[in-house]
Amino acid sequence: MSVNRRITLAARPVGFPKESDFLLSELAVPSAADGEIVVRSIYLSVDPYMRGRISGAKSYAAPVAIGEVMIGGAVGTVVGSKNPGFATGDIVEGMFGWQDYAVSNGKGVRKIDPSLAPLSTALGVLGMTGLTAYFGLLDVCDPKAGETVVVSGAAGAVGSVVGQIAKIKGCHVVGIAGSDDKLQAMKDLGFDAGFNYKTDTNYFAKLKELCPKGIDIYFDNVGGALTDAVIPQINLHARISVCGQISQYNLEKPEMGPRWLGMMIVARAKVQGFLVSDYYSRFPEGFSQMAAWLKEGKLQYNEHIVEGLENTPKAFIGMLNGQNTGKQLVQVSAPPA
Ligand code: NAP
Ligand code: FER
Repeated sequence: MSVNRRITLAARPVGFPKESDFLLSELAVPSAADGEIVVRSIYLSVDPYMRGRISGAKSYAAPVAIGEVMIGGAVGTVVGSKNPGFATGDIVEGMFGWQDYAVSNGKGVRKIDPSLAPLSTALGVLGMTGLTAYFGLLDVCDPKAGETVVVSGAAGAVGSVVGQIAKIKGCHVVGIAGSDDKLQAMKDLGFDAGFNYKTDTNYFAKLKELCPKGIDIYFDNVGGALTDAVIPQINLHARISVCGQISQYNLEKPEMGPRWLGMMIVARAKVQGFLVSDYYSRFPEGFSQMAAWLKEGKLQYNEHIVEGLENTPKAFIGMLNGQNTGKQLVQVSAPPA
């Protein structure tokens, strides 16, 4: 391939993103200057946080500018190197963006051992979303055997791993997701119970039925009305990990909800928001524990892989709509044989 296909941000979405908010264009394949590498991507990650980066609203990271290549994690092969830390042929993971080829100075780039697991896992269970589950559950919530854990967004990349780690820790795990197929996938991963929030719409009653001993831990990926139904059912010393609020990301006006901080006093509960990147110094611990659980068969993963760089906006929008069971990825070139 002699051109670099790239997807840039064409417009800041209003409400739900549209394919026309993105633009596919071509440039020459870049070359490496001193200290740099050129990476040809194999898999791109599409993630909910990208909705925040294409919005103009204040957040924890700067937005993507109009006309700039969309940011995002990817796994690929080093095809040119003038950086002594990397050799041609190395498999690497980094923030290479929505494009076929990226130039990097090597900062924040991780070498992947291709013998460990399929390369795609470096973006999922052995990547950012896996570590989000690991630290967001274990560090923020400190789960104990016998406790009841509720996970929202439970069939997705983060949620599906949260539920499995909670099972490893001996908890009773209840997952919430948006289809019956996703409920089946959760069951296959060892969750104890779950419900489809799109068809079982009395969330409070359903949680009461599935969590007869109340809720000790809530891992929140979605927010909104599901979270409002969880809060009144938390136990004394409950822990709530605020990982994501995807139900709110595409709203044009903030949604109003109950004033539930009083419940935190009643339960002497802890509510903590976190970013996976806060745990950077502990990533080696997370990667090695997750890889060990994978190898021991204690952890499984699902992926939803769309083909073709040109389909990345569609894959992103599809993920926001819940098309994915497990980690949503885009394959843009063939993995090495
Ligand atoms: P994911 O769960 O694999 O994919 C997103 C899922 O969200 C969709 O499949 C869909 O599943 C669900 N969803 C979409 N709209 C919804 C709505 N209105 N109500 C309920 N569910 C809805 O994505 P992920 O990468 O694992 O991320 C999950 C959450 O974690 C996101 O909120 C993300 O922002 C957050 N996150 C946070 C950090 C951090 O450091 N704090 C890091 C990574 C991810 P359904 O079919 O079930 O609706
Ligand atoms: C990161 C911190 C947080 C990151 C992603 C997130 C790509 C995701 C946050 C969210 O989904 O809310 O460093 O790296």
